[in-house]
Amino acid sequence: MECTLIGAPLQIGAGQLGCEMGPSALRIAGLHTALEELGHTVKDTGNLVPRAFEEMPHPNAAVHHLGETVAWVEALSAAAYEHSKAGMPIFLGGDHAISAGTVPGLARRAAELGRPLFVLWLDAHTDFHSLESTVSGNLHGTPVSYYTGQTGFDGYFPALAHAVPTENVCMIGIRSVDPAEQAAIRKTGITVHDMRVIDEHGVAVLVRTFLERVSAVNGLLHVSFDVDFLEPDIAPAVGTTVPGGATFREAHLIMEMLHDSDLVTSLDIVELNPFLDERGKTAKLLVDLVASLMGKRVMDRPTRAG
Ligand code: HAR
Ligand code: MN
Ligand code: MN
Ligand code: MN
Repeated sequence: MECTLIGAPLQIGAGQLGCEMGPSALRIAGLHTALEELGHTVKDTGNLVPRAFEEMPHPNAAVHHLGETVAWVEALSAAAYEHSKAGMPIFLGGDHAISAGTVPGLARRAAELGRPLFVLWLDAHTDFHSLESTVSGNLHGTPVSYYTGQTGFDGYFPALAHAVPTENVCMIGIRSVDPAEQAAIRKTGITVHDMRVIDEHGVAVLVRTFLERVSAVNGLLHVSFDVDFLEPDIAPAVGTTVPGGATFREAHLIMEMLHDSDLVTSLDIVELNPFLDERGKTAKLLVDLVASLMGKRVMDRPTRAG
């Protein structure tokens, strides 16, 4: 497969600076080589540079860096659309606000192909705030609300030509949801698998059920991987750690199942803050997880039983 690496060093969507170093850390941890060792061809397009921007005021005074975020969203949406025409785009974040650009760009391409786009959102958080409801004003808490076409972004974020239907979004790993997000998400068709659902059923059945839905309608599948999906002990390099995350094996199993499904057409790796890492261990784990998603396995056989 042809993999295209696109660096998106956006950091002001998060409350702590440092995600702008995320693309560099993933490169230094050996992403390019890991993919080549699996037989893929890799093109690294370097880091995106957004247009010049002016700050944009918003009635919610907590909202910050809106103009800068919008400039990034435009650049990312255009890049996602272009790079999804051939091969597999891998977006190296950057904070999770990058998905407000990547997903709409991919949705535009999916609409052109006449295929539905699905999103697997691996995260501790639902990122379902509107510009009005966010209390922190950190815009990495808003992308899902935007790309599913909820209200309150008009006149600020780019007009959405192709909203992702909420029924096509599946979240796994959720364990931190603000009251306004809780109220808003309940009214949608988004599947929210919180950690309790994982504890009760195991990740495999949740992933398999979702993949069957994608496959049944010949969907394209975008995976958005937030570092805080993982248990903080194994992945400390993120500004918003929440205890009780996915384990090393749960995360690898999901990646292995995604690979075997052959459904994944694009990927975001977001929220890596190398300033908070311990001797690069989070960056190295992420490279290993991407390798699992792209075909690395322990034994030379499919991971499914039988
Ligand atoms: N819901 C909280 C807020 O809006 C925390 C959002 C944190 N988001 C991320 N990405 N780290 O998932 O501030
Ligand atoms: Mn090469
Ligand atoms: Mn997130
Ligand atoms: Mn998160």
